[in-house]
Amino acid sequence: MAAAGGYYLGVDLSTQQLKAIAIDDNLNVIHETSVKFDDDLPEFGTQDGAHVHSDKLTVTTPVLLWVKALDMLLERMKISNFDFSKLKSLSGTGQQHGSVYWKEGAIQTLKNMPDDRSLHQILETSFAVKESPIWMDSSTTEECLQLEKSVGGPQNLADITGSRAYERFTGNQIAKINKKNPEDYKKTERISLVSSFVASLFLGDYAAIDYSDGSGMNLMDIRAHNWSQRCLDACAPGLKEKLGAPLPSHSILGSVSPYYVKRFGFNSECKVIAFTGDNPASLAGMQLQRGDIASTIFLRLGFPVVSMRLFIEFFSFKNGSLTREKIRDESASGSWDEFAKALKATCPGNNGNLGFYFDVMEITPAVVGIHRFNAKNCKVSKFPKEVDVRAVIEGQMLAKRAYAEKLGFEVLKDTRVLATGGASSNPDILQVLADVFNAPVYTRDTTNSACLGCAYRAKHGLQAASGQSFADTMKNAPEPKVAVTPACEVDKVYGPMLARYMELEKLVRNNC
Ligand code: ADP
Ligand code: XUL
Repeated sequence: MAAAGGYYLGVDLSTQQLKAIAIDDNLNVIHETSVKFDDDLPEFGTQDGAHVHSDKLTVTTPVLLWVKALDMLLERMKISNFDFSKLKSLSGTGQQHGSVYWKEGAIQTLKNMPDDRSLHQILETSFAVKESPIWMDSSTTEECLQLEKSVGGPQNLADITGSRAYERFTGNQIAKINKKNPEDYKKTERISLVSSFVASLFLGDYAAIDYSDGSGMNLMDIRAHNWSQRCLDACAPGLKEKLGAPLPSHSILGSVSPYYVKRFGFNSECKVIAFTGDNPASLAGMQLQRGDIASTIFLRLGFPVVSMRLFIEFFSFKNGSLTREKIRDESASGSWDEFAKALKATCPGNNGNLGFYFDVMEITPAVVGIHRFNAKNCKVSKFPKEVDVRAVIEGQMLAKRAYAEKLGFEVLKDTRVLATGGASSNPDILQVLADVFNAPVYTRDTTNSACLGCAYRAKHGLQAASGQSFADTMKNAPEPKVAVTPACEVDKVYGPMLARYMELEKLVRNNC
């Protein structure tokens, strides 16, 4: 039995790293660790956690890198004397939309994992597709058009699945694999999302896809909470069996595989709660409740995502952290301190200079390239370095506000912005965010709210069985704190600039 005063573990397989956070019964963080793919597993040759293929549209990550990262994460926890025997439950999350293709017979391997071998050694030949497509892939336009056509158009698809067809959504990725590599598809006995894949590793069995992550596939009938046969048929044959039935996000999937009990000293009663996508998990970590919809906007700054009206509507941008890092390297000597100095040396509105920095093909708008405009709306090829730094941040934050407003979001007197993700540790970036939204920005002690959210979800998963709500579980959790407030009268600058941003975006879109 688990010792009194148990622990709960959250795991997050994001684009660039695998992270874990453990909390105690009082929701205090007691352990945090991570494995960074490029640095810790250089043998896979990833850049920023991925392989961008020569067409620049196909983006994948080797599935065995993820497996090896879990070996490494658990070894690191063991070395730091983390007491696995106190874990009562665990849950987790993964970058949304990515998919894993288990080869025929892999289930037997998963169910019989010998504890004297690493997961990487055990599962080396268990995957039909070695390079897993991830959310940054935009190579499936053909498949998207085909899917929309087969259900009677984009609106019909949106009515069924909640979204029109997106290149990164898993159904379209599966359709591409079936079309381009039918043998690989045939050899696949089960398809997992990144989230349910990590859950499967812990469970030693195929884990169900949860409703929330399942809704990012263009395959689920979001009202029926089940796969839409029409969408499945449009993507690939026999898909229903390969996906398994989806389940609610708080479901208890079972106990951890005996492998973890023997190899790391896990408690044999430690339960695995369904894993979910990183955006819903972040909402749990920021303790966003349905009542917050009207006045709260939630921004993940690791990969800047505007997600609002909880789970209903949602925008995702690809040019986030990595694009900021590029400008930091080019215009601020590769240092966040220099970057901060440049932000401080320039003023809100950047004297009318405005930029669109799409280092890789953006999701919305579907544009690539860097487009800089001076105060007279003339395109220029370069900005002075500190102007460039402010322009990338202002451009990204204006895009968030512009797209939030397109979804009907309005900045009100009590609006608050909840920020999370890697960049939310940077107060100077947060200041621009507060100024552009003319609202205070709140953060948590950890920038990794998706992982923390899953530690909370792990605890709630045990309590949900007896009818307890997530809000009940979270009663005594520490609240997010105000990190920065907007400067005085700054809306006079950013109000007109927002309108200009949208006009110039049209121009950029039309010219591309
Ligand atoms: P991922 O989902 O890729 O693991 P995270 O949410 O953990 O992303 O964020 C990682 C990113 O955070 C890095 O790419 C880096 O650009 C950004 N970051 C980390 N520290 C800072 C900082 N002080 N200022 C701005 N950005 C930062
Ligand atoms: C969401 C999306 C990204 C990934 C990043 O639709 O594509 O936010 O979840 O991890």
